[in-house]
Amino acid sequence: MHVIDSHTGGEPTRVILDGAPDLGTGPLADRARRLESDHREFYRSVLLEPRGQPAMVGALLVEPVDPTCVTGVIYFDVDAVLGMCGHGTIGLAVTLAHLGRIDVGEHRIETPAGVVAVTLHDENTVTVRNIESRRVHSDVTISVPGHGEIVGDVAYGGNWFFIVDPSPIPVTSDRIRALTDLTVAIRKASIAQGIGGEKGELIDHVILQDTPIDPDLHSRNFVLCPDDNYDRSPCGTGCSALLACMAADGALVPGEEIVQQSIIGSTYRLSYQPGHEGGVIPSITGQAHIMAQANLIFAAADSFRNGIQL
Ligand code: PYC
Repeated sequence: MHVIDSHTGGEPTRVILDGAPDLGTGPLADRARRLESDHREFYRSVLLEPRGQPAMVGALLVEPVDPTCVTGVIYFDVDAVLGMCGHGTIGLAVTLAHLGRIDVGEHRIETPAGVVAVTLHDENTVTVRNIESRRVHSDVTISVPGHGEIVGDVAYGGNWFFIVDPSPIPVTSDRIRALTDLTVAIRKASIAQGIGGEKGELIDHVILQDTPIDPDLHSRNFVLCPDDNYDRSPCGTGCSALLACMAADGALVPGEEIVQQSIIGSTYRLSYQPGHEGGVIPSITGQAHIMAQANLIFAAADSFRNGIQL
């Protein structure tokens, strides 16, 4: 199985070029569901230690339905198949350029959440124009055992987010354990208390927003992913959900740019244009770098060939 690894602001993406199970044809959302239900061992084995690492997101290339797209892609982490992934799309665009499959300019990529547009500015810099993102609930109170009442917004940016702004804990890299514990507790409480998307979709990511250390930036975030790891990048789908909330609050006008920083200090430039259904079309600009080009080996004699599963 040939893969190319990149990282986007510190968050790794493993693009799978071949050797994956056949997911059939039809809408990508259906193929993503098939990957989730019928091939869990496969997708976990690509990312789990010792072959992979906790923060890694997989990007499985598939045939797009829409012929104007350069590829289809299904993203997953070690615990869930994702609707969309912003850092993964920046990493994928840089990977496709590295392979000579795309050049500088605009391209379309199909994901289970819809078609997104990417602009490759140079070999590392990419702008993703994401699917329409929206806030569905504001100022929702969740009772979080051990942490009291936490107030936040529920928003969609290709995945479902609960966004707490300001964070009750300072968002600094020496507090990653405490930030992880709090966000895991918020997600669990949101599920237990039936707080989700407009059709009851489960909150799969939690964001804590804080003021930046560098006053030239807009904010700094901590983002919990479905597998309980934190995003090293500022999280493209999370930034999309944040832009939807800011637009709904009148806190950012169309075209105005802000810079969002991640918990490790990497940054994305963000702006939006009004969407067609009352939401926003986010633009996320970031940088990715290729790290490795490899052939994964799943040896029959290796008792950990499917990864360490405790
Ligand atoms: O950048 O959208 C993102 C993302 C989702 C999960 C990890 N990164």
